[in-house]
Amino acid sequence: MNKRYSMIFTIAAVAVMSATLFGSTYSQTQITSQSLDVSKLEVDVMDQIRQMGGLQLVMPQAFAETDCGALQATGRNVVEFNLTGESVELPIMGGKTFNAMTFSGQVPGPTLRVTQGDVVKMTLTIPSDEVTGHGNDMHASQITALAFDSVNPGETIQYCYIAEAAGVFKYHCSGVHLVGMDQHVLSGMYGIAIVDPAKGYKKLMVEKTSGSGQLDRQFYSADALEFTLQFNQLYLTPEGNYDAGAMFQHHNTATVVNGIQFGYTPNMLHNLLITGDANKNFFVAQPWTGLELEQYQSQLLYVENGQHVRLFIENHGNEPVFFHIVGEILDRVTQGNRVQSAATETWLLGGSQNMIADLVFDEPGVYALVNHDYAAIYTGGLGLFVAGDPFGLNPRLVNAGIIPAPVASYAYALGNPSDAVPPMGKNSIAHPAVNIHGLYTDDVASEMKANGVIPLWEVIPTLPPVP
Ligand SMILES: [Cu+2]
Repeated sequence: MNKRYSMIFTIAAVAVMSATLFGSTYSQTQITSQSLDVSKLEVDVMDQIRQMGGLQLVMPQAFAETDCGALQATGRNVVEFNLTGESVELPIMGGKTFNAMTFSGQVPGPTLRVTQGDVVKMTLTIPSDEVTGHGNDMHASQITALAFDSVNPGETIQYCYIAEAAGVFKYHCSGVHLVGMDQHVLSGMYGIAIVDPAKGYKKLMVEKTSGSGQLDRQFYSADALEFTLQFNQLYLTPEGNYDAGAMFQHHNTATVVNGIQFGYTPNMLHNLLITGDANKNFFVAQPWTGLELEQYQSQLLYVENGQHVRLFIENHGNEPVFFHIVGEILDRVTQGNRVQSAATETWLLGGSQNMIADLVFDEPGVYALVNHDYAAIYTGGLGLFVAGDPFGLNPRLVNAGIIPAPVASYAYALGNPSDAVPPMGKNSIAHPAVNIHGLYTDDVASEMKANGVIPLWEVIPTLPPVP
């Protein structure tokens, strides 16, 4: 079944989920006069908040120059960002499912990409059959938090803002008037906005040596092959429900990268290509290997050697991320549009903090990206980059007629996983091909397929075998 391979050269852009744009029914929060006495520590604070009906900001209605009509009239580029709030069941490692909450049927939610100075027009629609209300707090904005308040099933909320600052910014559900915000975010309602600098990214300088004590500075164009990596934790009961008690104690049950534990590890196809046996694993952790897993089958991240690679990384969780790539040095670390470090081994991200890591993989090989917290590594905070052709597959793929000539990375034959590929931006190098991979509902995966993203689990069995 899976002893056949794909000839894939289509340049496929990541499908952008386009939810239906509903009419705006923007409304301000009602002013309430309830208060919360947090000094009474014997009281269950979360219970008290629930009994109050949530926390609502007690302040007069704000009149800011951020309403959509005024901003759309400024002549700035307007980017619409349409999301839905949907509770769905999604798989976790071990063959079980959990009760996920999503923006638009996927975890993380769709990535928004704009240029500094653009107007973002965010529309969140909660379907009428959804079980709970949701809100959306976008960290890329600088507007009143009143805009982030939740709306009920059957309702829509909309707000606009200018993306003034360049960088990576989280967005996340705000719960139902802040009740359950922890549950909604940690169950999947998070994503990022990438705001490209108005004047584009900077070229990359990598300091090498040309002999003892002699420096050889190498420069790379600002254009880069880009990936998104979003870290979070899951706190689940054995039945797959959110476990608030575990969260308050910081006892996470899983570490996820782009929503999945060990989602960028080899599968049966990689086993077959590299070991000659689909059932012979060549990596220690391969929990998502079967073709029947479809969009959840693990995929690897492919890059070329000597290529400028740019990673947009966000920590959505409760635990720090010590971002490290085993065998590599981060050539540049940027936050906002300011360089923070260069030639660094590991960079620390606190909760709701981000970085842009630029690097060049010099040597062919396999490089593990990790949260270098051992508890995180062994609970899923690990994925693999494969640079160049470290397994010498090019001659076999050429002989089988799968590729006409040797390729600089396996992305040309297998594509990169869609959930790690951001929309194209100011200095993006297009991925040679993109395959459907991610914590997506079947509806989302079908829509991506309709938009030309490659379903490897369907394509692979139809192609000639590799000798
Ligand atoms: Cu929510």
